[in-house]
Amino acid sequence: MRFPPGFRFGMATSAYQIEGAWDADGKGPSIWDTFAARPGTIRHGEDAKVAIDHYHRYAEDVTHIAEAGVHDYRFSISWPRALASLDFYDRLVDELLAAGVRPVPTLYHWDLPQDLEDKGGWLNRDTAHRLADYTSAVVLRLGDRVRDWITMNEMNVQTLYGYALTDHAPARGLGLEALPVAHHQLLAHGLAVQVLRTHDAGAIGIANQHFPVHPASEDPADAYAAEMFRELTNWTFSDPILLGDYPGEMIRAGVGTSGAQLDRDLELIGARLDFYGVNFYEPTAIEAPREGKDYAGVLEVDIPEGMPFSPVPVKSDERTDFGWAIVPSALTEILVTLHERYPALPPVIVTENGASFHDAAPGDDGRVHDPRRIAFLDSHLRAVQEAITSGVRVDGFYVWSAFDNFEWAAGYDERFGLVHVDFETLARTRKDSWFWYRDLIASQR
Ligand code: IFM
Repeated sequence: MRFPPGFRFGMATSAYQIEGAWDADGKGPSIWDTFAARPGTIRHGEDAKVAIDHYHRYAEDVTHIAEAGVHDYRFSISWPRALASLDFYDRLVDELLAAGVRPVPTLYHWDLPQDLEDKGGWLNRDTAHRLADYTSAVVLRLGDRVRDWITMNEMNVQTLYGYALTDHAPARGLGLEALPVAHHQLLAHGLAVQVLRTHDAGAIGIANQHFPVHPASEDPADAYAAEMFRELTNWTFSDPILLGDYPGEMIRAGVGTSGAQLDRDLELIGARLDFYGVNFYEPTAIEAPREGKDYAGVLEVDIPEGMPFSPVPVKSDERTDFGWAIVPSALTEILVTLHERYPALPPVIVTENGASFHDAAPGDDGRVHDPRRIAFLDSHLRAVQEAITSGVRVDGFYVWSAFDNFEWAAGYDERFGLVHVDFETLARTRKDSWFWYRDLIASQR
């Protein structure tokens, strides 16, 4: 497998999923600390107070990243920790640079400070301005060494799972009333870009989750339901950035900001980016809800009754241990679709792709054998190559994730890492996929 010269291989993580040290530095709680403390929210009642203790073990962790030969490491900065102190990120950035790895921080990966949630969270427009203030503090401290930035991670997931439904923090369950959350996160992105540009901070992008949405049958009602779902979960979060407007009147009317203010916001949100991050895992199949059919438990997340669409399982012979369909061609499809939909699409980086398999602990040989993860990554990298051949400019690929970690409401069962973590002893062991990835990167020289 050969990639174009300069193609950037990386690994990705996020603060809440790995750091632990949840109250070190005087850090206040995030919405995820609050959510995880509530009984019944996280599988097995787990939490991320320790997670993989990356906060204390970052130096060892950087060796696992650097010795794989990756060019980039995507991590996130915990907003509540940053409000108290940026010292940890200062140390991490220095450690990465000393090891020859380019730091690519994400400013916001879902861990909103709880006191901002108490003031309305992402339903409150002011939260976007608070993110801009926090961005200023970060760039003033790290901007002399960090030259690549990701503003927001998967705004669609936070809007849908956290505010429309109750599966993620802050579990608001607002249904379509959650649309202002989308707008305020997009505004936060636009304001952060403005701050970063003012500081001449380098290359700026965003990490948006995208996936093809297919109707479950030829029935026109399913096609209509799929189109609505596609707009709400995909284009609502990318059209304003790449086309300067929301996809259609229904969404424009639902975001809760209108008139001249909306026009001004859209101008900010549509500011030029240097790269566009795409997180991809699996495609989605949608049908129009069938009368009398019980959709509860059909998928990981239940859409409440009364919604005009119902996700149903994607037909696929192969699934990850998380139950997600393995369809590498869907990655090519979404990359080509983005390229066709957005004439101004900047170079793409696949900012997340990977799979959870319930890998066994290291055996007598001290190794973790994860052939299915290797096959998954191999097939998805080939899918990226296909997209490149079809004319999409893809500049990089980051594996989710560098380490097994806290998979949100699913806790620690779901292992996405290239490096195995024993959650009792916190020992790290490089999996076979880590060696495979290292060799692939080395073979590109
Ligand atoms: O673990 C998450 C990550 O935080 C965001 N993207 C999807 C990953 C796997 O679910």
